[in-house]
Amino acid sequence: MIEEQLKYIFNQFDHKGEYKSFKELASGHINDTYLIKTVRKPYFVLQRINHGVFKDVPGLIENKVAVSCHIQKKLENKSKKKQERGVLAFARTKGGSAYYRGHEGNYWNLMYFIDKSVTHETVKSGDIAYEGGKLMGKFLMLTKDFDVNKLIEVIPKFHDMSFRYTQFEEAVTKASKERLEASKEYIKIINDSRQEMHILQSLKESGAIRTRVTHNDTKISNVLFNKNNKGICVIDTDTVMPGIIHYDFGDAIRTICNTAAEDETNLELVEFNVDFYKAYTKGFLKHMKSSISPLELKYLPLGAKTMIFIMALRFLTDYLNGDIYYKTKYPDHNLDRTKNQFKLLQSLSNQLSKIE
Ligand code: GN1
Ligand code: MG
Repeated sequence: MIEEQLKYIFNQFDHKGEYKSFKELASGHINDTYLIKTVRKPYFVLQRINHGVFKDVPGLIENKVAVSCHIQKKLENKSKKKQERGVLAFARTKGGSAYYRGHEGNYWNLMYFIDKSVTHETVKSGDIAYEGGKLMGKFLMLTKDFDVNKLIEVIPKFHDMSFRYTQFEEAVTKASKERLEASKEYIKIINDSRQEMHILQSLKESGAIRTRVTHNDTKISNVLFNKNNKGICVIDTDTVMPGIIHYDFGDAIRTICNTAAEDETNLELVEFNVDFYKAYTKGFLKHMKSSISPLELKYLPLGAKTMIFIMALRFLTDYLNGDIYYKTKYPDHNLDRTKNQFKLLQSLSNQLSKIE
């Protein structure tokens, strides 16, 4: 059934691929993503965009296609291979649209699969951290001259701390007794952190830190590497929108420097790896150095803290709400993600002097 559907949708797009088989790529928490294998390469990635989470899917797709085109232009003088592998390319439907809308109301988009690439859920070497940083920094540099006002806010207030606190407070008032009880310790940490966790937002709102085109979901599994662990391409550009570099820096650090996966339940395995922080930062600044202000630089460590915190806050909010946002595999999955992120934050805080 699903196969028939995927094949049908795949064939609504304009390409030369002949459908062979599909495989679900299940690492995301929001969309449904499938690798479409064809008789002859290239393969494709077909994605159903979750329109419960993303309220303006056509706007989202316009954002990411525009950003891809912008980067494609920048790569025009590079080798064909670099052009094909350095940026996501989207297929259009036979009618010329960048997405297909099914009868059930679902939105689909199709990308060319970047072959011979791997992703990492956790990082095992400083080289990968460095390469990840280089690629993220490059993404910000390549989009630096893209007019940020042309992008819609795909999810309004996505990394806005006040907004996330408000959602959290509402969730606390509605949560079940059991879930409130299980969250007690973390609710206290959240209430005690309010001031520090608003610093970056204030700097953004006052204009002291400027708003740029940012990716906003820079977890390391959103970076493709080749088999020699060189960074190839940043993927999952659904949340490309206006933001500050601390969002991208911090979210990457959140996943790169975690010695375990973001939902590892054995918290003894969860530590903040300072060497990877150094390696990532070195890579990140390689391209960014000339375009980063002293204030932006000064607040990078707080960017890391803030992004780990905001994810913990969002996971806990979803847990208190009864798991309505993120995909979960078992009842306490969101609580386990919360505990994991707070453990990581604690480990970072213990080593903050080394980082600063
Ligand atoms: C979600 O679906 P995925 O894995 O690309 C979330 C991110 C979180 C991430 C945590 C739109 O991303 O903000 O950092 O889970 N995306 C959205 O793993 O909420
Ligand atoms: Mg994403």
